[in-house]
Parts: sequence; structure tokens; C-alpha cells
Amino acid sequence: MSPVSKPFLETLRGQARAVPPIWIMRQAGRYLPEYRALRLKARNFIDFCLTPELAIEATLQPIRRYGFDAAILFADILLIPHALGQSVAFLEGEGPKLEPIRDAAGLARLSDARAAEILSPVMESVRGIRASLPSETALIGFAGAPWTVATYMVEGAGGSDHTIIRRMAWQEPVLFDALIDRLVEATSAYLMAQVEAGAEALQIFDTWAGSVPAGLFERAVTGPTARIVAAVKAKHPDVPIIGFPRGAGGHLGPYARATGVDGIGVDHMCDIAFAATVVPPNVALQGNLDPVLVLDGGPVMEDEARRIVTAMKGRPFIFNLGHGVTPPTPPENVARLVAVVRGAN
Ligand code: 1CP
Repeated sequence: MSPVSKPFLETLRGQARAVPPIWIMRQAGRYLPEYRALRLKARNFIDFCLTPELAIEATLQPIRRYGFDAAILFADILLIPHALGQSVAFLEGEGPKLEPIRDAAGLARLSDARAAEILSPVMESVRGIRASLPSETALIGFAGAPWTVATYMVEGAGGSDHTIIRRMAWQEPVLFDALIDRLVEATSAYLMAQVEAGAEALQIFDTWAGSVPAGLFERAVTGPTARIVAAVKAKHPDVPIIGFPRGAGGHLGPYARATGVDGIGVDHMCDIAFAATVVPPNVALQGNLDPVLVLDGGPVMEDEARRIVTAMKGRPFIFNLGHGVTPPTPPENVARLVAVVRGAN
């Protein structure tokens, strides 16, 4: 146990603090000029993520600028399909493109034989970040949840409709469940390796949970996430885990109870006061300022941030956005947000 208290970790252990810890999703990335400069040093985005020197520096940039309470490992949820042998490319301005998996033959081409080796630079990054962080700053490791990663693997690209994978889930349950099982296994191993390398908390990003029909929610979201949480906690019972089932407001209570997560990321479509009524009181809430408010900054952003902090008084709570900070956001607005949340009127 670390002798220095880390507000972010204390909150995930159930402590309600007068001043909430703060970090923001996508805090490292394109809205920072120093990230855009660093990004030019790698030929493509996967190489960037798998070069420890670059990933360590990208992780530390927002910590130096803002002193967030937590750093998040710089990596991407699509490193898992890459490590399983699927072709993954990030095209400039177009987002990710994958060679889609649509049948048993496609699934059979995945192999975890080399996954740990391909992902080993990530563990080197985790060790390097841990060695460089201020003593009060926690390090979050992460992965995509099986459903969200599977949407990219099956659809072959981003997007929000997810018709192909939804049809697969309904019409070809054996194939769908087998893909999800592969991801549960690979993701559990990947997250455990991050903890062993020095990650102090984990976040499971289910960015596309909101496109899952209610009748599939347990099979696609809650069940697979619960299995990952159980696998990680069997080996590392003390590592706190945050689940972020974006767009799944109506399922937050059952999701929190069935998965056993220590914290719930709440998106900005969901009223965080409602989340507080359905999520057990010992489970921390994290969120949920609308990222567009940080584009303009000013009194509207500040009032809404204060409203959220006030609504969460007395509850274990971590301030964050409802989704990632967007690339055109002026960095000085983020600095102001941090000051407001920490109480500098
Ligand atoms: O060249 C570039 O700079 C590419 C932009 C970029 C960045 C900075 C991508 C491509 N990924 C990342 C880093 C990243 N991705 C981090 C670490 C940085 C940080 O948070 O500080 C994390 C945690 C992620 C996670 C991630 N990747 C998610 C889940 C979180 C979320 O925002 O919903 C998802 C869905 C992805 C997929 C992804 N990676 C990148 C793109 C363009 C996309 C597609 C997004 C989409 O489909 O809309």
C-alpha cells in the first residue's frame, strides 16, 4: 500500500471528499499542441501507441499542464484486435478501418498466440509512467469492453448504428458469443498485465453500450463485463475498476450490481442525480459534464460544473466529462474547469 494518499483511489474505495478528484476522458490527445507535435514522431497511430517513449510522454503531457488526479495510459481499445491478428488501420481524418469478421472462418483466424508479446510495449509504458508520475497522481489502465471492441471488429469501422453486429448477435448467437468469449479472455489477460506492470485502477470503456437492444444487454454488456471484473479481481482483489457503459442510463443500476465495478462512468445524456438513485451508494460515480461546454468555456461551463459537484456532495464522486474532450477544445478552458472544480471560484 502506498504511503501517500491518492484522492482518486480513496474515492474509488468509497470515500466522499469535499473536493472531488478530477481527470477527463481523452485528456491526452489532439486538443493539446504538444500532443500534435509528438504525434508526428510515429509513422502511424498503432506504432505511436506501441512506442513506450512516445506513449509515456503523451500520458504525462496533460498531468504536467493540469495536475489531474489521475493519468490514463496512452493506448487504444483497438490494440486488442491488432494483437489478435486482425488488420487495424487508423486513416487520417477517417477513423479506424478493420478487415471485418463476419463468420466462423474470420473468427478462427484470430490468434492469441502472440498477443502478450505484441502488447508488451504497453506494459513497458505502464512501468515508465508509474516511475514518472507525481506521488499523489494515480495511474489508470484501460481496455474497451467486449461489446464495443466487437462493434469495430465486425462492422469494420466506427459509426453508431451497429446493424451488422446487432443482427449477428440475434441471428448467429453461437458466433457472437464465441467472439465475445475471445474478447473476455484477451481483455482480462491484458488488464491483469497492466495491473502487474503498475496500473492502480482500471477503466472498461463500453462506448457503444447505448446501441445494444435491451434484450441483448445481459449477453453483450453486463455478462462479459462481469466476467472480466471477476477474472481481474480473482488475481488482484484490491484494484478498483470503473465501468463506463455509455448511453446505457436505464441499465446503470443492474449494471453496477451485476458487474461488481467500484465506479460507474456516467455520460452527459444521463442525469447524474438519477444515476445516484439507482447505483449502490458505495459505488463511486464519475462524470458527466457535456464536452461541448468546454469548447466555449465561460460561465455556462462553470455553472454546470458547479451544479454537478453540488449534486454529488456526500457521495464518492470523481469529476469528469460525459465523454472525451474534443480536438478543437481550447486548452485554457480545461485549465479553468480544473480550477472551478477545485473550488477557485
Ligand atoms: O492520431 C491520433 O491522434 C488519433 C486519435 C486517437 C487518440 C488520441 C485515437 C484514435 N485514440 C486515441 C487515444 C485513446 N483512445 C486513449 C488514450 C488517451 C486519453 O484518453 O487520454 C483512450 C483511453 C482511447 C480509448 C478509445 N479508442 C475509445 C473509448 C473511449 C471513447 O472515447 O469512447 C474508443 C471508442 C476508441 C476508438 C478510436 N480510437 C481512435 C479513434 C479515431 C477511434 C474511433 C472513435 C469512433 O469510432 O468514434
